[in-house]
This record gives sequence, structure tokens and C-alpha cells, in this order.
Amino acid sequence: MTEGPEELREPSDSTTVVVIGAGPAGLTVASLLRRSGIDCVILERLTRGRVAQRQRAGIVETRAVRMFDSWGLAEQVLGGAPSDGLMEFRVDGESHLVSDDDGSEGPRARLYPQQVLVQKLTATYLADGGDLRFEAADISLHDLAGDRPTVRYRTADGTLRTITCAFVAGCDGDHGISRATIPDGVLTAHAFDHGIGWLTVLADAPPPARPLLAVSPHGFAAHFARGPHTSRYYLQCPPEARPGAWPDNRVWEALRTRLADPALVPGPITDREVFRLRSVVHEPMQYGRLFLVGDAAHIVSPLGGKGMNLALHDADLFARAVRDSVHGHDDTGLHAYSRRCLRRVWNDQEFSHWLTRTLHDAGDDTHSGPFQRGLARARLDRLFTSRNAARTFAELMTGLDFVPDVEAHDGPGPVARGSAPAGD
Ligand code: RFL
Repeated sequence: MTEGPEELREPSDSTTVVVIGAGPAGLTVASLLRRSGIDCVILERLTRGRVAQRQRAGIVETRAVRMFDSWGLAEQVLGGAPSDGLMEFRVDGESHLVSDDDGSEGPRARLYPQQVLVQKLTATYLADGGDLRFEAADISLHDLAGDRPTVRYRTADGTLRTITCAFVAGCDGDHGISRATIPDGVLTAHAFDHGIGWLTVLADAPPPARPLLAVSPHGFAAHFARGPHTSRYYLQCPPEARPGAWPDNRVWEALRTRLADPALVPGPITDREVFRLRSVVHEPMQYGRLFLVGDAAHIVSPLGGKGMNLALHDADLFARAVRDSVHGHDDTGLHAYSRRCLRRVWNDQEFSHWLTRTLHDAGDDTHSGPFQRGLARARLDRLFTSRNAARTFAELMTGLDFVPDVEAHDGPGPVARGSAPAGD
């Protein structure tokens, strides 16, 4: 790229890792790097207030709790009481409690809203002296295939700035610029559209005692806590439905019917959206010195609560890999990063897909038909009655490693040390 006069004058910095995006993935990467004594800069396009208010996930799985614990961060970034590990499946009004207790020792999953985790990670990182730059516009990535990539952006007052670094962590979600910067042909996208929509509703209404998933011929519905006085509800709907077609009365009526709870207490609705259930995996999760972390690399349909937890898993692996490279001159973790992450990603995709199909096919069989409905009901029956099926479900919910990592495939890899990059 030819440098113009403006670029020649622009102020420049240098750091080890530039992190793009201050969601759960980016904040976790940066926090773990700081714990490892590695300097980094986070660039986030939104204001701190907007990032802190984004409401999405609600469960930090057992594996992620233990990950924060192992880094000495659990006390600072995780509040709330540990969950009792029970979730309720309500099938045609009949209640079945399913546990995520897999028999392992140690701290367990937390019912913990994503925005609270983001707020705590932000506060902890900044209090620790972390460099987090909000309202960073027009970010562009350069020389990812070389030894010293550069990242350019514009500050809120319009100043153009450049940062040189050793690694870029692309933590800017599904619509960010990190993945979009990778040349055509490097990545392969594997996508699946369930053909299902969810109306998601946030309301100031009493939360349920435990996560509630309801199956009935009227369609799937769910009710989750998002704070002491706040609830998140989901209602299956056509993917092309408009939120405006769901006025308050219709929402509460549908919830009472599908949750089989005529006494459900309503409250003011503060947010209402429709989204499609879809899943995407981009392979490999790396290009040269750019590493994709979290939603930038994969989207998981929400059932099973894996999206944010996968982001935390990627962040952990990336931070450990950079630590080993910087402090131990050992690039094994960087070479293996994509492969190790993707093993977990596909495992969680399978679990989420299984749960999505089961809970939708077992209810409204308009799309799936009576045969698929029968199969889905049989899977639920097995989950409620077989100790082994329940145990497998618990293992998948906790996210704990049940398959040892295979080091045999870790060969010399793609981290550019003066050579051209390649995928893992
Ligand atoms: P995020 O959270 O999208 O954060 C990306 C950050 O990058 C910033 N950004 C940029 N910054 C600079 N320059 C650019 N060009 C940028 N473009 C974007 C954004 O402003 C943002 O701050 O991705 P991250 O960190 O990978 O975290 C992933 C999670 O947010 C996501 O997987 C979960 O929310 C998914 N998800 C759920 N996951 C769970 O584990 N359990 C759940 O129960 C759960 N429920 C959900 C969900 C996602 C949902 N949506 C979005 C459909 C429920 C819903 C409704």
C-alpha cells in the first residue's frame, strides 16, 4: 500500500496483540493476556455504554467458570450464585427436571447475563491498567501475512492512528472486519439454516426458578432469568415474521399457552426481535497472524447456550498460545489453535443442533412431519428415563473435556515467521 502524506504523519503505537472488538471474546483475550504480562490494545467501534447494554446469553457453563478460576479471575468477573444445575423441560405441560451434574469436582455453571460479564470484564481490565479504546472507526488490517501486522483506525475526534503488533485477535463478531479482511479462497464457510425463527422478548417480569424449555403442539417456548427482576422469553415463529406482528397481548397469551402456565405474570416488554436459527463454521480460524476468536469464526443456534461459551473457550486457547509463544518461544499452541478450537466448535454445534431439532420437531410438526416428531419425542423420553443419556447430556452442558486433545496432528504450522501464511 502506498503511504499518503496523511498516513506518514499519523501517530503510531506498538504492542504485542491488537484485539478487535470488546465483546466476551475480546475482553477475555485481553484480560488473560494481561494476566500473562503481555501487552495488548483493544479497539471497539461502539461506546462503552452501548457495549455494556447488549443483552444476549445467560449461562456461563461449568468449563468456562473453571477457566476463569484457573486464571484467578473468577472472583472479579463472575458474580451471582452458582446455579443448582437443573433445567426444566416442560412437555405438553408435564415437568421433567434435567441436571448438568456430571459428577466432577469444582465450581459449577453460573446463571449470569452476558452484559454483566462484559461489564465486569471491562471494569477489571481497565482497573488493571488495560488499554481499551472505544469508538474506534474505520479499522483496517494490513500485512497480516508478514511478521509485523499493522492496524489502522480513526479515533472519535477523527485522528488516524496506526498500531503495529505481533498478532491480531479478530474478536469482532459475525459482522466485523477481521474475517472480511481475509483474502477470498482462504476460508471455507459451513452454514446451516434451521428454517426456524424465534421471537425473543425481554421483559421486566419475574424470572423462572430455573431455565425452562417448553414443548407443545403450539410450538416451542422458553423462559430464562436475565436478572432478579428481568426475564428473557423465546417463542418459535416463522423466520420471516415481523416483531410488530407480536403485540404485548399476543406475546403473553402465546407464552401462557406454550408454557402451560395460565398464571404467568407479565411485565413491561423492553425489547422484542425476531431472528433466524442458523449455524455457521468458518475454517480455518486463522490467516497469518490474524486469529479469529468467538462469533467472528462461528455462530451456534442458541439452544444449549454454547455461543458465548465457545467464545470464552477460543479466548483461553488463544491467550495460552500467545503466552507460550512470547514467553517460551513455543509456537505449538498457535499452530494448533484453529484445529483445537474447531474440535470443540463442531462438538458444540452437534449438541446445539441435536437440541434444536429435538425441541422443535417434538412440538409443532408442521415442518418436520409426524415421523420426525416421533423420533424427537423418543429422544426426550430417553433423556428423561436413561441414566446414561442424562449423563451424556450433563457432560455436554458442562462443556468439560471428555475427549483428550490429540497432539499427534500438531505439526509445524502457519504462523508467519518471515514466510507466507497458510491455514491450519
Ligand atoms: P460479540 O458479542 O458480537 O462482540 C463483538 C464485538 O466486536 C465489536 N465490533 C467491532 N469493533 C471494532 N470494529 C469493528 N468493525 C467491529 N465490528 C464489531 C462489536 O461492537 C462487539 O462489541 O462477539 P463475541 O465476543 O465473539 O461473543 C459471542 C457472543 O456474543 C455470542 O456467541 C452469544 O451472545 C450467543 N448467544 C448465546 N450464547 C450463549 O453461550 N448462551 C446463550 O444463552 C446465548 N443466547 C445468543 C443468545 C445470541 C443471541 N443473538 C445475538 C441472536 C441469544 C441471542 C438472542
